[in-house]
Amino acid sequence: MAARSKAPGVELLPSAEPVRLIEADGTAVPRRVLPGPTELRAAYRALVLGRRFEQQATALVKQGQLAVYPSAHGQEAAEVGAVLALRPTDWIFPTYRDSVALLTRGVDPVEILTLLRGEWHCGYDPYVHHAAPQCTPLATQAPHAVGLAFAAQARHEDTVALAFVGDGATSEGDFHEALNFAAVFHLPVVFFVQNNQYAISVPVSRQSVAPSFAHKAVGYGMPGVLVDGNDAAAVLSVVGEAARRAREGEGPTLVEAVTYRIDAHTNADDATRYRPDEEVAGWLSRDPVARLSAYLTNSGQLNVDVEAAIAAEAEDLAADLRTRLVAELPPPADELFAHVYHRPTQRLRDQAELLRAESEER
Ligand SMILES: Cc1ncc(C[n+]2csc(CCOP(=O)(O)OP(=O)(O)O)c2C)c(N)n1
Repeated sequence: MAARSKAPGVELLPSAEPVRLIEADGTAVPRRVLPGPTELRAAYRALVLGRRFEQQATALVKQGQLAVYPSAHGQEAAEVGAVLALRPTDWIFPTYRDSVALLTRGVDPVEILTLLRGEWHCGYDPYVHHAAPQCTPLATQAPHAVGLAFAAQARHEDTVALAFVGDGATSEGDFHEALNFAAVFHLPVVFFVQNNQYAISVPVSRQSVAPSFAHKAVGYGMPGVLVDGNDAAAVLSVVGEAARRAREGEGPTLVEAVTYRIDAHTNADDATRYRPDEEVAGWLSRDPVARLSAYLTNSGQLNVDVEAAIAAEAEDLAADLRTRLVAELPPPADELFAHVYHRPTQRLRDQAELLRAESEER
């Protein structure tokens, strides 16, 4: 028997280095095709708005207006690139870390933060934005995305579902089940792992000994792609290709965006206890916003006037968020029990009564 030239599945493996179209200093990588100027300018605008939104949300935590805010500072290019690579009718399945993705989708900033203000509902209408509620239990959004894709396939719709997953979440059973089901049934899903190097204090070296998270794809029989998650152009391109495959019936793709969480996990976390300052500084020099700004400016696609207009828009967004988040009254607490069952159970009625009595005591 003739020896095989390649082991089966090799074509599914990611490249050794993450796909990059723009270097950290803003120069384009030779011989790579970049997305067009309109797409890149839209990405730049979304990056600037996303960063300003995050700064404002973090400030609102310090002012006691929000219980917690899991910042994605440093990861914005991954979230922006992934969302802009999709059609507005494609569904996204975000986690608690993916507020910038929701903002890029067009969700009202106040609605994004409603949940973190301590209210019981997700804040926005998932059907309006084609965005599922932000999941806090790790990886549960992955089977949800697969379920939606299964339904889309059954209805002969060309909808794509993209599940945002953290590096830590890849160790959950739900992640495995979702990938396997999507691959076996050839579903239109993009699994988008944002490898921000830590699951709270657990570094990736203690999460997996696979060469990369993208390498895991081969075990399921789907392609794995490694991309520089701080390069919005590269993420746009890679997720765009994965979405095209999904839409054309070629099945799921696992994309790993290599990035870094600059802020602590949340305000309840002291990141200095598990990572050195030099490491953070190294990643700050690969900043996604500065990188795209440098490329667009140097190639004559962004001038100071456009940059100033986008900066002003970001300030308006932050001011509007501050005013409205504080002004809007939370819904009555007993609404929490209203939509659970058509006919509430006795246990729910007891809980509602307990809450009402406690609220009156306060
Ligand atoms: C099923 C489950 N187990 C544990 C937790 C507690 N927990 C919350 S965030 C987190 C770390 C998640 O890390 P990663 O998936 O890398 O996402 P990141 O926070 O870095 O975006 C853990 C263990 C949880 N939310 N859900």
